[in-house]
Amino acid sequence: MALLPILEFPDPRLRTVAKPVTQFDDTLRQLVRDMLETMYDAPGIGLAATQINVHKRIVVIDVSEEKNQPQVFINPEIDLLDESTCEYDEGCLSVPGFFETVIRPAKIRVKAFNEKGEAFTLEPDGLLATCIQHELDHLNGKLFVDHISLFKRTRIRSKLEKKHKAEK
Ligand code: GNR
Ligand code: NI
Repeated sequence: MALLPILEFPDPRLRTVAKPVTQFDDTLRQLVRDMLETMYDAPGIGLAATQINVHKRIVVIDVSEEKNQPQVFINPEIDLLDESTCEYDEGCLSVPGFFETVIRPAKIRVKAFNEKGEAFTLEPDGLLATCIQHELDHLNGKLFVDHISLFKRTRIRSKLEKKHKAEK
């Protein structure tokens, strides 16, 4: 098992669009295990491969209270089921220390594959629906700060740049 370092905004590598997974093999399953370990250690409720500088369409999520219900989404696709929206105060392991309200579609259908290559479909709501959309954004090179005002995004960027300079 291995903990993987997490890229932080405004690292340009977070803007990479991830490629579909084509091989459901032991290498993939080891990567999924390492991503889950990294997510639980952080701690976070989700992690996209983009955040650990692996540009493949892999997401892990656990929104359970007890942190014992890992979910794996490979090559996820989302359909919007209606026009309804929901608001969450979102955070991100790649934007540490900042939380902002993001409005997203509330009712979605997710199609994905698990680490064995089996297809499944979900109609999540609440935090899981928000989290899956947040993670799919990562795979497309987007961050939750792209959904807030330029003013707020600029302020967050400069604070994180200062933090990164202080860490060097
Ligand atoms: O840990 C996380 N919490 C969170 C809270 C509200 C909306 C989305 C998230 S995802 C985040 C982990 C993360 O950065 N995933 O990419
Ligand atoms: Ni995130």
